[in-house]
Amino acid sequence: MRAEHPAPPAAPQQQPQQQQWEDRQHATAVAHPNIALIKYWGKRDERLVLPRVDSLSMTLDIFPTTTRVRLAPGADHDTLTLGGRPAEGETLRRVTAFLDLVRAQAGRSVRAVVDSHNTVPTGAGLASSASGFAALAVAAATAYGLRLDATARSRLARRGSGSASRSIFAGFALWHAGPPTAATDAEADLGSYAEPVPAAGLDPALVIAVVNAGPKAVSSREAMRRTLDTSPLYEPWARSSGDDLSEMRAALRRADLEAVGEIAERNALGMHATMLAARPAVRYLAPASLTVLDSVLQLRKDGVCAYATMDAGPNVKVLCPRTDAERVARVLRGAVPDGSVLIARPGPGARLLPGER
Ligand code: 2P0
Repeated sequence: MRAEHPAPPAAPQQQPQQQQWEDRQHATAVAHPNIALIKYWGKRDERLVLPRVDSLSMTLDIFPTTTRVRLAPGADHDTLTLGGRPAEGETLRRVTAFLDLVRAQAGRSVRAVVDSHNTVPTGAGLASSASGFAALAVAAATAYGLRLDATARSRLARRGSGSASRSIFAGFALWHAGPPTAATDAEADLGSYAEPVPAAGLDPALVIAVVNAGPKAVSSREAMRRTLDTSPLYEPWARSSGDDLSEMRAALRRADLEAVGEIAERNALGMHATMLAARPAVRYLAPASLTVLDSVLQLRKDGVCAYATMDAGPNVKVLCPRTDAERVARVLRGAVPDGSVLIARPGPGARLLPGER
C-alpha cells in the first residue's frame, strides 16, 4: 500500500500495467530553452496560462535543464532544490502549484522531491523557465504515472510557464493560443498547446550575446500583465503579430532565412515598443543591447544575413546562417567585450533520460 491519502473518488481504476508504471515513483527529464521568433506577450487567462497571441520559437541545443522528480510517501510538503540549493518562497510555491495540477490529473496526493539543475542563468531573459517547466512536466508526469503524449505534455508544461509549452518540441514550434472563447476551462485548456513546425532546408544558428546574466528587475509575468493593462500599443502589436506569424510560416516553408530574420526582428522590436509604452514603462534593453543591435545593422550592411531578437532581458540573440555564426560571434564579442557570446543551433525536445521510460 502506498503511504498517501486516498485518491479522489473520480480517479480511474488503475490497471495492473499502470500500477507497474506508477511503481517507478521517480523520473528524470532534460529540456532545453527556446527563443521565440514570434513572441508570446500577454495572457488572456492568467490561471490557465492562456496567451493572447500565437507564438513560434526555436528550441536551442544549449543550456539544458535536468530535473529529477521522486515521490516522497509520508512527506507533508514538496521540496525543491535548484542547483543543489534548497528553494523556498515564490519559486517553491510555483513548483508546488504545478505539482498539484499533476497530482489532480493522476488522482494522487503524494508529495515529491524535485531536484533541478539549470545550465542557463535564471531569470535573465534566457528562457530558464521554459526549459525548467518543460523538464518538470515530463519528469513529474512520469513519476506520477501519467502517460501523456507530446501534445498533452505541452499543455501541462504551459501551466507552469507559457513558453515551456514550446520546449517540449525539437527545432521550431508553434504554440496555439487557442480559441478566444471556450465554454469551459477544460475546453480552453485543450485548445492551447504547441506543435512542431517543419523547417526543412533551413540551417540557422542563434548567436547569443549575454550582456548581463543577472536576474531581471521586473518579471516577465508582471511586465506582460502591465503591458496588457496599460499600453496603448499592445492591441496594434497583437494584431500585427498575427500577420507576422502567417508570413513567418510561409518563410519557414520556403526556407527563406532572410525573411524569417526580418519578421522575427520586427516582431521583437514591436513587443519591446509595447512595454516601453506601458505605464510605468518596462525597459529591458540596456545600452549594451543597443550596441549589439547596431552591430547587427552593420553586419547586414556588410552583406551578412543577421537579425536580432530580444526577450524579457537585455541579452540579444542574433539569427544567422550556421555558416556565418562564427563571424557574427566575432563581431558581437568585439561589440560587447565585457559580455559573453555563445552559438546555439536548433536543439532537441524535452525527453526522459534513458532508463526512465
Ligand atoms: C516568449 N517571453 O515568447 C516571450 C517573449 C519573454 C518575451 O515567454 O508568465 O516565462 O511564465 O507564462 O513563459 C517569457 O514568459 O511567462 C516569455 P509565464 P514566460 O518567449
